[in-house]
Amino acid sequence: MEPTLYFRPGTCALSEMILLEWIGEPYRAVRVEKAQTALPGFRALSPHGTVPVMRFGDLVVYENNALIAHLADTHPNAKLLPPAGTPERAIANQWMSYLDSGFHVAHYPLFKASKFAEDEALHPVLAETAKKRVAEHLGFVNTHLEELDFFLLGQRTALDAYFTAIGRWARRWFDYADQFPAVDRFLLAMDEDEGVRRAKAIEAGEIEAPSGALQALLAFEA
Ligand SMILES: N[C@@H](CCC(=O)N[C@@H](CS)C(=O)NCC(=O)O)C(=O)O
Repeated sequence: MEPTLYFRPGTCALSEMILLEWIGEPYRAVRVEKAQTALPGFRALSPHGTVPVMRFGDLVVYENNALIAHLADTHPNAKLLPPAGTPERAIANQWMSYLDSGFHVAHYPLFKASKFAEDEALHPVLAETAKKRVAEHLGFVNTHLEELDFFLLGQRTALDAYFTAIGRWARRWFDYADQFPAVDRFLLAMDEDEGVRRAKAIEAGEIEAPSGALQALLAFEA
């Protein structure tokens, strides 16, 4: 049975979609609507109601970093991450943790303000403060990417997929070309990658039953 990815468009679950496209084996992509993430059927897969979640037969896994590591470890030929136990993997793990608990989390007050302050009058303050934190993170990544085409090793890895998914969000608040030109260049280059193009088309609902790696695009039914 092919693996199943549960995703919502515009989210970090694009990371796994890109990795599955790079792996090139059949998979199923199940689109979950925001309201459905509260349903018991979805919470049984993802207790916090978050995407991505993946099912591999009887195994169900959520959390980006766990999924990225599992996809990489079970598909060594795809070279999504350096082999476990190497110095290169330690640095890849460092970046994965940073992207998850640093970069990604900095956006939360912008996307889920009510979880940080029940008083709606405080939400604009939260948003402005969070935008400053996000800008700091974009500046950090921008400096890292200044001389690089990829995050690590001079070659495409899962980190590039992860940042392609989460690095796009702040374009609505910042002019990347002007403020974070290396990030802008990186994301535009990634958009030329065939796997990224396909994953984004699937996410946007533009590909429904294509040939190639995608086995099926389904809607979630609890
Ligand atoms: N730590 C989790 C975070 C996942 C996460 O925040 N996913 C977002 C989409 S990018 C989500 O599903 N948010 C819905 C919510 O939290 O209600 C992971 O890395 O998988």
